[in-house]
Amino acid sequence: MDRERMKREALAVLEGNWLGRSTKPAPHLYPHQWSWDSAFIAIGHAGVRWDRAAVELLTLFEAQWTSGLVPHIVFDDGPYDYWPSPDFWNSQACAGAPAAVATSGICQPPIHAMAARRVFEARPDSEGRSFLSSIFEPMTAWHDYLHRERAIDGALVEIWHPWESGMDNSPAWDAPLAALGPRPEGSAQYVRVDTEVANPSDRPSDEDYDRYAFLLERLRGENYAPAIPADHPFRVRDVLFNSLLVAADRDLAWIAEQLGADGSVARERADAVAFEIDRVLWSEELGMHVSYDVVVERQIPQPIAGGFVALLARPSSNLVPQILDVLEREFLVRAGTSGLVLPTVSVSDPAFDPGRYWRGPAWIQITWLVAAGLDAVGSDVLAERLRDGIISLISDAGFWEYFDPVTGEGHGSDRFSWTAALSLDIVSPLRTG
Ligand code: 2M8
Repeated sequence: MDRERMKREALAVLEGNWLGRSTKPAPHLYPHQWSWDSAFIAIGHAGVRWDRAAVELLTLFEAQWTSGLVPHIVFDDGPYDYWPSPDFWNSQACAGAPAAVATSGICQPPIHAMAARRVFEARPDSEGRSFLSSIFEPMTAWHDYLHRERAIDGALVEIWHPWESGMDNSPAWDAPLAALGPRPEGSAQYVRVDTEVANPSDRPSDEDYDRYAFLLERLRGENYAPAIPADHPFRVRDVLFNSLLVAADRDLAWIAEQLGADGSVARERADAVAFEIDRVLWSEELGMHVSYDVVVERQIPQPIAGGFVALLARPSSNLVPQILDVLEREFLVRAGTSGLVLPTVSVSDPAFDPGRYWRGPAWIQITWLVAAGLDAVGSDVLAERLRDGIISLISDAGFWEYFDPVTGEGHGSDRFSWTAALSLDIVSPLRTG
């Protein structure tokens, strides 16, 4: 597909998923606004439909809780063909949740300051500046929330639900989830909707969904702010989440400075988290960063593509050659003539499943982040080959949610927003590296 056609089709996908003030990730499977999806969508729209990019982020932050939490789902008024539905989350019973909209009560990876910076860079005029001033305080409150409520011992922040990782069904969460007790007898019945909309073999198992429900109900019972976080049964210092926080804190500092404010707190926080990523999450044995299970006080020795997002935090330079070696030797698969595809789990790993959500397929947004990380450490040729791989997958199969990394076949939902948005970012002239 030539680049002009890709741009036209990507814009049509985003138009089709437009909800009026934000964009749903997919036509049927995800009918509301999702937090990190919106950030990727804003990045893609920045160079081509600027107003949409700005409104996307502002709408998300209108649903921010008084604690600073940016919820991972902001529910649309439309028919609720999604589970867990707003009444299951019951956000409106929580003090500090927005009154005007129903939301979830957990969060997703904090890529938003990176998106806000990109949106401003696409229009560095008075309108861009006014956008940046409107988002600056809420963005600061979001980062304050993470550093205050989620950094329990030390600088690294914790996730309390696999959905907070954005890589929900990753094999990295198998052991921490298996250690949970059973969902209590008499818990509310629920009916999954996802397996009616997507192929069940592409989606998590019922057993996994029960664990997701169990954790959600635990958190809901404490208004999503556990009084004693150390008692919560799922506590993970995720490498992708923390690495994005480093990159986003650096961008928050940059935003502050553009507005004549002080960026030093954000910069210091970024340095502290980056230091801890190398100290706590580096696995010498695997030659890459992994996540850490706080409950059992151990690294999770499961190599996943999210580990390479540590490149965005700019790891210590002596680690970079090992990371690149593992990435090239154990993960990357050829696509098209010059492109490379990044599976979420190495094809030679026993956990690899080519079509099941987060257990093997290639995801466009993870690939895009790793490419940005490669740019950050000066491996721009490899970064470009990953971006070529993205274009090749989409050209051959369409704007799917995820792709079999070997055959290139599309899985999950078609007409997927971040796939379209990030292809726009790649083919748009705004890209300056
Ligand atoms: C997926 O997650 C949702 C729950 O948040 C789901 O499966 O219902 C994940 O891929 C997540 O990263 C993504 O933000 C969301 C919407 O695209 O879908």
